[in-house]
Amino acid sequence: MERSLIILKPDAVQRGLIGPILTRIEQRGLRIVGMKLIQIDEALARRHYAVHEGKPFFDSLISYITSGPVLVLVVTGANVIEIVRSMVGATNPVKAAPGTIRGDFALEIGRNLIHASDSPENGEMEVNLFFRAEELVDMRRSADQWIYE
Ligand code: IDP
Ligand code: MG
Repeated sequence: MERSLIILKPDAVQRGLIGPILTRIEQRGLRIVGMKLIQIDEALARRHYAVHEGKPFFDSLISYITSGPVLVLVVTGANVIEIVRSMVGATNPVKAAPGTIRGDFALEIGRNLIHASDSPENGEMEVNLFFRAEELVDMRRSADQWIYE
C-alpha cells in the first residue's frame, strides 16, 4: 500500500482550482486519508525541496511554495505514486499532455500548480514531513469493492 503526498500549490489555491483538481482525484477513485490548508514556512519548504538545493531555480521555488496557502493531502492505495504522477503530467506544463492537470490548467514550470511524490520512499518521507499520524484517518469506503477487484 503506497502513500503519495499531494500539494495544491499557492497558484492552484489562488486561481480557484482546488475544486477541479480534487474532483479529478475523487473521480479517479483515489482514497484520500488526510487533507489540510496550511501556509508552508521557509524551513518546511527547504526540507521538502532539499533535493533541489543549489539548483538555479531553488530560491524562486522556495518563494513560490511559501507565497500563499496550499492544500496538502495524502492519498493511499496500490500504485498511487505512479497513478498520481501520470494524472499530474510533466514538470514543465509546455510538455505536459492534454488531460493531465498541468497539461490542462498550467503554462509555466514555475507555476505548475501541484506537487506529487515521485517514489514510494519519498511518499513516506513527505507524508511524515507534513502530517502527524493522528491527522490521518483510517478510511474504509463502501465503494472500494467497486473500485478495487
Ligand atoms: P516535479 O514537481 O514534477 O516533481 P521537480 O523536478 O521535482 O518536479 O521540481 C520541483 C518543482 O521545482 C517543480 O514542480 C517546479 O515548481 C520547480 N522547478 C523545477 N524545475 C524548474 C525550472 O527549471 N525552473 C523553475 N522551476 C522549476
Ligand atoms: Mg519532484
